[in-house]
Amino acid sequence: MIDKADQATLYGQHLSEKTHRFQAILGATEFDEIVIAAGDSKIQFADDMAYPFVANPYFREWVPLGKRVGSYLQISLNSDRPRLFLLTVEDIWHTAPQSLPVGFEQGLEIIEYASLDELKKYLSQKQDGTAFIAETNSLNMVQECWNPQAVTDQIDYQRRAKTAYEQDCVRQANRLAVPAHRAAYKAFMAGASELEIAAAYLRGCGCSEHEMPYGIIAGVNEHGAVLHHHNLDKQRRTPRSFLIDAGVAENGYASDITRTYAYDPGSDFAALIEVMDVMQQQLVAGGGIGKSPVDLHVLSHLKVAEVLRQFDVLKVSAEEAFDLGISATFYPHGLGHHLGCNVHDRGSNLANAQGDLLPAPEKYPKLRSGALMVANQIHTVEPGLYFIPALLHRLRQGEFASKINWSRVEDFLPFGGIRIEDNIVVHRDGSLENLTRDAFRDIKQ
Ligand SMILES: [Mn+2]
Repeated sequence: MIDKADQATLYGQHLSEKTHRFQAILGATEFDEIVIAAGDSKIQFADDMAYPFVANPYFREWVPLGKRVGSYLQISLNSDRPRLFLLTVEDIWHTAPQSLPVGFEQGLEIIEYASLDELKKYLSQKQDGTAFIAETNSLNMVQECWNPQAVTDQIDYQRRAKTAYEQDCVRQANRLAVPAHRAAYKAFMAGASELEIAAAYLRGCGCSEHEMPYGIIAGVNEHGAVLHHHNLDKQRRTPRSFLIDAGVAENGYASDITRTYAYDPGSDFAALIEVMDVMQQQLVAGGGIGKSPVDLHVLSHLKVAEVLRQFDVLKVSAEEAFDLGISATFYPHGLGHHLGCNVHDRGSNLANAQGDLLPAPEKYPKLRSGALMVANQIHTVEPGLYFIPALLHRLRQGEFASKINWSRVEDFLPFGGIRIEDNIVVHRDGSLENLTRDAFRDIKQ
């Protein structure tokens, strides 16, 4: 496993690569600097409590200080060393603010500031010289300079290709998540409630709930069919099946991992998971530079129809069910998404750096990841197969009801559903690195 010193070296390379990319962005505009605000803490209405703070992904892409309120980063045309402004004021109420990992400060010029007036002296004095990326216009920029789309589109576009540092962060995020996934599985097998399983997960990765890159999805039995089951049950149930979708953040970069388990290894549901697992790996192998995520999505629907046929849920052929769109009842989401410091990384439907959007695929208009795969990108691959009562009800009321073997549907309903999700790096040499399977394999040894 890579140590922190090596990670600091990678971070230095990341900073210089990002600086060059952002200077190229500036070169295509009239701006001479980009300033990114981490954000400020938000107080709840009619209360004196702050919401948990997380710096936005534009900032996290540069600096692993997700918890440090009031930080700013400045990238200029005329300097190869980005400036990091850290708010430093006396505060007796809170613990000392988060600091950079050792060695990470080397490529940055770090400036402590106490007031925004002080900070503004360092900014471009040119009218309209600063492109300011921030949730709130804390620096009172003119409207055209605050989140200019010509800049944010270019940032989102360049982000597709991950630096070695970013890949390493997601790799570590996978390694940190796997012991937590194992702990959650053990808790499920011991009959724990969903909330107890989530607690086992957090203990397994040594994180707090607020440090999760997204809310833990832990569905026991029928709850496996709720795509984003966050409202975790406190009741213990007789275990049949378990779907867990949870990651870990490393330096602000996420892993996004889903596994599904059957309590009884001899059950039809266990066999269904096994077939889905093989199918998921076939879909992973279909990725690569220049490959279309839309084509893979279409293929995944055909494969889900084949699985439904194999398990006698369909009375018609897989091809007919696919053509009629019946697979969407059992698999109502996309095959995957870009992964980075956004769990659903931005830019997946951009045709170019100018911000033109790719047309939505005709058959799957909601699909957002249309852009062809590029070198050094990180994708999730997460086919699913669910028994969702509301969608099944609609199918049963519709013209294709006779094409379904409803007694088989009844057999599977108590098990909820299946999703299997891995994180894949598309390497420049054409190879695919499965960060998730590698991490699961390493922990078994
Ligand atoms: Mn995902």
